Amino acid sequence: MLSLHKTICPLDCPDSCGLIAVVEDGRVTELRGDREHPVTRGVICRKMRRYPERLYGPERVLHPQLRVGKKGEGLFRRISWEEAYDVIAKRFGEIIDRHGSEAILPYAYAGNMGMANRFAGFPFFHRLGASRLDQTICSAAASAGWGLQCGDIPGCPPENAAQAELIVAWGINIKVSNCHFWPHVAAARRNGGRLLVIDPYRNDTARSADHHVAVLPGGDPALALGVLKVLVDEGLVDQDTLKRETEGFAAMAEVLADLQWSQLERESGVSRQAISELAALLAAAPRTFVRIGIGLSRHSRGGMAVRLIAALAGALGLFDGGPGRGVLLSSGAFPGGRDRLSWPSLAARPTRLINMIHLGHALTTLDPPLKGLFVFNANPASANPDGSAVRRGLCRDDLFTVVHEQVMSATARYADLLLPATTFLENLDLYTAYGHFYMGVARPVIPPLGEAKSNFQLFAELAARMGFDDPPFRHSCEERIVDFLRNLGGLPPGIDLGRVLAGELVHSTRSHGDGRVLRESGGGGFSFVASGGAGPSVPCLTPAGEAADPDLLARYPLRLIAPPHPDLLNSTFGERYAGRCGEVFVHPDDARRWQVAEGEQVELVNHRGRASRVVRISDATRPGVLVAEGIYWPTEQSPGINDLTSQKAADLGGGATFHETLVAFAGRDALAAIG
Ligand SMILES: Nc1nc2c(c(=O)[nH]1)N[C@H]1C(S)=C(S)[C@@H](COP(=O)(O)OP(=O)(O)OC[C@H]3O[C@@H](n4cnc5c(=O)[nH]c(N)nc54)[C@H](O)[C@@H]3O)O[C@H]1N2
Ligand SMILES: Nc1nc2c(c(=O)[nH]1)N[C@H]1C(S)=C(S)[C@@H](COP(=O)(O)OP(=O)(O)OC[C@H]3O[C@@H](n4cnc5c(=O)[nH]c(N)nc54)[C@H](O)[C@@H]3O)O[C@H]1N2
Ligand code: SF4
Ligand SMILES: [Mo]
Repeated sequence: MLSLHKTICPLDCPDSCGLIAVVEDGRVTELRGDREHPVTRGVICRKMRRYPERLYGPERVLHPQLRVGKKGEGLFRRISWEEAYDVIAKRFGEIIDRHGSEAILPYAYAGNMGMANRFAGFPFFHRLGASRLDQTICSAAASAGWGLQCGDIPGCPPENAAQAELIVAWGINIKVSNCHFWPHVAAARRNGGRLLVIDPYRNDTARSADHHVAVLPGGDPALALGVLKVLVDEGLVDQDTLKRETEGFAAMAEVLADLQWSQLERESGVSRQAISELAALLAAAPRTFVRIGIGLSRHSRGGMAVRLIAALAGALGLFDGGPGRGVLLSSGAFPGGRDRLSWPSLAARPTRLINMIHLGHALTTLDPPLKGLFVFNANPASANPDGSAVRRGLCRDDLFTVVHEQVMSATARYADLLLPATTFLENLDLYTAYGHFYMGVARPVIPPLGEAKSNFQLFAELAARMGFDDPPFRHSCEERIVDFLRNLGGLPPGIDLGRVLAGELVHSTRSHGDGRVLRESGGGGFSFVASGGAGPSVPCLTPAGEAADPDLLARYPLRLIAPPHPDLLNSTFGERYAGRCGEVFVHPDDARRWQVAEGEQVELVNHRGRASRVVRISDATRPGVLVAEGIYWPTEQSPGINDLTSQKAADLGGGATFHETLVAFAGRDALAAIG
């Protein structure tokens, strides 16, 4: 018996594709793109086409298990769900009695983007009085930067880019991490449009672009300021119009007037000449669409980078819409409603807030200490910065760790109690998107495998076991979704929720067909002056982070960025490349200086740790900048790339600084590298 089922990709990817699952005799045998989905249009990435291998793969966790080996060894014995709930209730009870409820921390991110399941644990932990998790690891700095300059303006719909004469991919690898934006690039180019990529290395997207500006990692604030300075100094923007139609332009112009070109060139890594050419290109293309990535925000001044790109777009009038004009960071298509998923009102009092990128610190040095950790929807042992600190924490004998997982991830191996999670094919959920303006509900395609339970079911049952009976704990998953929808912005008035639950796609009302975007709270034009928030009110050049530390630079003179790999989704799908440590792109000049050879396995090292990679000598990167794509699973030689990255927070929102790491090649003479 063969049947076809519509569903939606749950992965942390801006595209939220519509999928067709082919089921034969009760097994999912194929996943394809849904031709009727207006964004997916029948095409999906190669990662997801192979998802059935993961669904039925040997790494899949199918039963509750208790640890029998050492932490990290991954040895467990099977138990029942009843026993598992008893263990949690007993251990959490003991921790709360001895240390208080704040000694427990939930740790979760977006392994599953389904709204009901992604947030399913939080009502439980609020009610328990646990420490709260600040979910910063991905987009916090970028969102905070956008929020400071743009308030609640959503991004411009991506479809508008198809009419652009210039598309700017700024710190985003469209072909890898937002591949359904590419058809708009292709459409624009058919009409003579051009693609400009601003990225430290010639990534897959830059290879197919018309122009590539190889900015230094963290150099975007200086680059954007330089472009703004040229636009103003050379009269390429009309200052009278800006003074009339925007707010605070005079203050912005003062900042620009004070800037020195030598500093802008040094900090951006781009010559004055190239900055002027970039300004001329933008000024000559009224139909410009700027697609801002999150990658450029993973730096000490990542929030400022987004603020300044927004300011540049504001100066070019791109927020006013019109064919081919726009700015898109995150769609923001359906705002609000989160409290109806995580229920902070269930907390008796505000508990301490722990920034998730500081998990290493939190597990090793926090006082009063954490004694219980509950991980779901996340793989911090691989994906968190400063991996050795995270592992040191996870190894603590006095830490009780529960991990709810689909596969035997690096984190799962450290669990005291390991619980099996369903995949999106086995549970109900609602999926919005951060790269487009549609959302939809997907029903289970097959029953749960083994004894797997969805996040929603797990926490509903655990709440019942702990005697919590507040109204949210009595919701079915469908009721949680309906309650969320009733409190969500961007929905068409009079929408029929029954049809949404039956799978009808919904397009947000927060955009006009012409690309104009709406401020939810009304208000005038773009404001260069930020209201409230941390940092200077007018965007400007703020200090760089690790990359500007002279002491560290002397010891670790190479800058490492660690962006996504096309075949991995963060650490997800790593099981396919077991034993592989990934590659590092090294510029030919650096290969000569450090005497590393093509294909050689090297160890990168810094004051936090070590990671192995295979050398690829390539002029796709600039001298002094190394690029290591992908979070591969740990190998015998190397626990992973994040042993090198830092727990330091970005300038805004507490975001992560994954692309701001200084390293050297282990065992090579650093002195030989000087000069
Ligand atoms: N295949 C694949 N797709 C993915 C993911 C994946 O792991 N694999 N991850 C998903 C997730 S969780 C997210 S958040 C998104 C992220 O997707 P993006 O928003 O695209 O962000 P990143 O991929 O981190 O980085 C994008 C680009 O920014 C560049 N970059 C790094 N530092 C700088 C800088 O200082 N300035 C500039 N201009 N560019 C810089 C990197 O080299 C990279 O090419 O992708 C999602 N999609
Ligand atoms: N070096 C470096 N590190 C990075 C980044 C980078 O660019 N470079 N990017 C960062 C970014 S943007 C992000 S978003 C983070 C992502 O970090 P994580 O959210 O930790 O992402 P993944 O590594 O994909 O791990 C998600 C895990 O959730 C599990 N999972 C999926 N669905 C479910 C479910 O329904 N229930 C449960 N219980 N589990 C489920 C998956 O099996 C997977 O192991 O990584 C960050 N780490
Ligand atoms: S990972 Fe992204 S591109 Fe691939 S199927 Fe999922 S949503 Fe589509
Ligand atoms: Mo992310």
